[in-house]
Amino acid sequence: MKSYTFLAILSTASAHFVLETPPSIGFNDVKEAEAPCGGFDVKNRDKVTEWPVGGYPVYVQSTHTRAKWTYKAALLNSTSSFVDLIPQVGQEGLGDFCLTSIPGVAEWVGLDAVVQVAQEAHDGKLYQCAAVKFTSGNAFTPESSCKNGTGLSASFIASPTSATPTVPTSSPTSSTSSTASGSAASPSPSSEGVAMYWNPVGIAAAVAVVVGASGFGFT
Ligand SMILES: [Cu+2]
Repeated sequence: MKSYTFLAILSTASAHFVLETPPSIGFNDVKEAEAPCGGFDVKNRDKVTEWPVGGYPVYVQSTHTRAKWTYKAALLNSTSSFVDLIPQVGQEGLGDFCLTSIPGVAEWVGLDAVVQVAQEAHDGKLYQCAAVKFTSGNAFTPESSCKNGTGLSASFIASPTSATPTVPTSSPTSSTSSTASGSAASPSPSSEGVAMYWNPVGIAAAVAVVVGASGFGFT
């Protein structure tokens, strides 16, 4: 059914991207530019994905040959405060795009949360969300469908070390909007670059991973 949907949007001029894994709260090609969740209710809990803090795959189909991606999360009781799970990623190439292991937020284990995948391409910024609950534990093993299109490559746009997220606690105090920097528990992308997030199958030769690549744009 999913692939059927994808075929359908491929035929439209306004096709953007489809979140395949984890399951999206909802997809509507026309409304995909509406933040934070592409026109769907950020608090929808119809399908909740358990997301180990050790990592979970994010698999999308992109109809844009060049795009910037952000992967963020927010607590359900604070959906105006999305934090980055990993630094911004630049993608070039078409089709299947899967990051195999995006870390969860350790401070939020057991709490209702939402993950937002956003694509910025030549026609603007687009959003899809997934209802999640972070769990303790090691990375989830991706399905074999988590793969990358031939010729598709990706790299971090910002240096991972400069993009360590500041994660708000689940119950902020009333006095200040306290933010727990929690360096030990915050997602900390490897300085080796985006490689650790990639499915090694089928892309080894296609992907040139460059940390801190500059000049990524759409012109
Ligand atoms: Cu588009």
